[in-house]
Amino acid sequence: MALRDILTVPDPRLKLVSQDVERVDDALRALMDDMLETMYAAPGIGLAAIQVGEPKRVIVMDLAREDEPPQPRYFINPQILWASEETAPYEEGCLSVPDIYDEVERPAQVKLRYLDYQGETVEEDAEGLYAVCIQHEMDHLNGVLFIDHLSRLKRDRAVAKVKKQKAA
Ligand code: K1U
Ligand code: ZN
Repeated sequence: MALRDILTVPDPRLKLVSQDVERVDDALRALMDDMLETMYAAPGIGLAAIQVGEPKRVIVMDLAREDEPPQPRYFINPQILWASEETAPYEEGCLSVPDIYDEVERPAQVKLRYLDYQGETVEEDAEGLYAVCIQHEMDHLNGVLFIDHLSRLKRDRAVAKVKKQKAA
């Protein structure tokens, strides 16, 4: 396993639309293992493959609390089959927009279909932080960042702040 560098704004690769995975094989599992290690080290609760420069429709996540054993989750080619009309706000962050947090409103519940670590199809309902995180990560697969849900002023300020931090 290896730690990968996490891309930060304004890296243009974060705007790419990621491509479906054709085969779940050992090379893909090695990428997911690297992503999980990178996410734990950051630390974060989710990571999309494009954040480490791989434009593949792959996400890793772990929503376990610090007093719980790790619960790694892997999502390959995830799809949202249904989203609730009801929405909920959540103060989001992003490892690609470090040290910026702001409220985003998203559907409160979603129904998902994806392939797991072994390539098996899974269908699942998500709510709470799970629903927030999977929608945030699936946005990454489509080249969308959480700051794209904010006003242009807030987005521009966020990018300027990250650029300044990187230059320092
Ligand atoms: O960059 C990412 O996509 C990961 C991001 C996921 C996320 C967080 C909050 C709402 C939606 C999606 C993060 O993990 S940011 C860091 C973070 O939330 C966190 C870090 C350490 C402990 C607990 C949370
Ligand atoms: Zn993110």
